[in-house]
Amino acid sequence: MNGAPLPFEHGFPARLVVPGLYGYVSATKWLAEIELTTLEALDGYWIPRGWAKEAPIKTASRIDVPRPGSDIAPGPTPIAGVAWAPTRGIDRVEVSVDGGPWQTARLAAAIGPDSWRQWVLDWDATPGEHSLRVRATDGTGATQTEQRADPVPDGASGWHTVTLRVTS
Ligand SMILES: Nc1nc2c(c(=O)[nH]1)N[C@H]1C(S)=C(S)[C@@H](COP(=O)(O)O)O[C@H]1N2
Ligand SMILES: [Mo]
Repeated sequence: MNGAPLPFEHGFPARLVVPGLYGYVSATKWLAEIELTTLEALDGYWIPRGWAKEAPIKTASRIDVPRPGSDIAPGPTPIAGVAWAPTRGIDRVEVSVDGGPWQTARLAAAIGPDSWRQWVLDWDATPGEHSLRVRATDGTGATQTEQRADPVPDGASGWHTVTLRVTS
């Protein structure tokens, strides 16, 4: 992993990773045996437990700073985080402050379509309570859905929102 032997925590001695699918479907650690079969003929461990058989990773984005619920000082403040849409890549990330117009964030160079992509938007924080919202658009032009869903059965969705206070 990253040019070094795979650590035990991440699946030593052997691990299977299929880009674009959630971990429970595809990312077997401590691999012991492989049986050649078909998708139709075999249900994986989590399928009888209520999880979806096919679960491609949904386009998602996250605000890492400022931290939710934090008190920050007014003035220039980067709003930043990561976005991901494995196999499709990230084309655009937008932020809305207090429900205002979507502003396009700056994107870091894409390592590849399967990697997280960092983003940042320069914000001039004014005193008061604020709500920050983010959404991403993937390489096919599809924008992340606003509709909230739980992780079960096929992955969480919705727009990440952070509320914070700017002190005067
Ligand atoms: N054997 C085994 N492999 C597994 C799991 C597991 O429960 N057992 N969980 C999967 C899930 S859901 C994830 S997200 C990844 C986490 O791997 P990481 O710790 O290397 O990020 O392992 C996957 N591989
Ligand atoms: Mo997972």
